[in-house]
Amino acid sequence: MTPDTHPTFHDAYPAVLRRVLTNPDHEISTRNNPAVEVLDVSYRIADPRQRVPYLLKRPINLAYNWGELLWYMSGRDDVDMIAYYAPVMRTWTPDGKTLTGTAYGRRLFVPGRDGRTQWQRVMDLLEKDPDSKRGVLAIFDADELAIDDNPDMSCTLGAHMLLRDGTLHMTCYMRANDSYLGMPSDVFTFTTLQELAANLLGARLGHYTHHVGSMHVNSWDQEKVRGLLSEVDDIDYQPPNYRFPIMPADRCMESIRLVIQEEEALRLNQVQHTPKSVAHTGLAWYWQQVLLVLEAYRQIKHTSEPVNGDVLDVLHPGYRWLIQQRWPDRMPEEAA
Ligand code: 5HM
Repeated sequence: MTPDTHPTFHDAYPAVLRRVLTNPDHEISTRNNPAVEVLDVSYRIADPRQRVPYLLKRPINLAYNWGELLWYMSGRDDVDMIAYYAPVMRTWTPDGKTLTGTAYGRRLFVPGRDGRTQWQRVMDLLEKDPDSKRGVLAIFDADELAIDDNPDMSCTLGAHMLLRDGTLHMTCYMRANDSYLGMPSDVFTFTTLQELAANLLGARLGHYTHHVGSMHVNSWDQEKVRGLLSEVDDIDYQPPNYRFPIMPADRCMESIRLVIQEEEALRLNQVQHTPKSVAHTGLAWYWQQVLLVLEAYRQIKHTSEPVNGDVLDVLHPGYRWLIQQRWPDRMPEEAA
């Protein structure tokens, strides 16, 4: 049986939250974490590029999403980089320096004994044998359960790429997903990797399927989830009609390597970008937009000034909307 299909993640997100909050299978409490839970939740997103929910009650942190993707793609496991985007992640590190389970990039983007990363192996396999059923990116590691009271165990078991008739589909398998907080970033990451893989393989972007063993809402988030559902249930509710930009197919990996360098300089407050300076990088508009999101975030983190209006003006309208909703008190007068 195939899972329910939603056109976009903007549609899937409240549907999942409603099911978990209003009709849970279980009330659980594990590791001091009470939650309501539904077992074995699966859904499909027809257009995985539409990976962002546009909700006033839950404006996602787009800088975090891009930062996390770059953290993964650099193969890093340091808490410093990711905590710049989400300070709470410092509470998950066992040694104060690294993350073990959450650092998916260690598993996916660090070369193994054949000198290739898992990612590269799957790309090579699908180039050679497009119908293969073996295109698995494995994340969960059995040894994670050998660590007593492990504060950070991978929630994602792995992702599976299936290239069929020139279209690349992806399925992500998670043992557990915090449907309010974690799921938007997990879906963002895996659908972006799917789009990247489709580009590298010269394939069309297919559908994305999300399978979760324990889909839950933590008890401290339940009020916020009720608020979010009341937003979409409001008869006057008009969803913003933004279309997420399309990743250009050429020079993807070269562009990402440059974006990774620029991200570091911005995070460490060593450079300041403007619409003009990002254009001078030679990057395509799509990647310039990522740098401008990270520049806006640099201003939010490293200054106390409103975000520069010139940067906001040239942002993709959906990106601008997310930044305006997330940090309303950091907007210049005319944009607030
Ligand atoms: O006790 P447990 O290890 O399952 O707690 C981890 C919590 O982080 C769970 O609520 C899990 O669903 C959430 N999580 C998530 O939703 C964690 C990660 C990090 O791997 C993730 N998504 N990517």
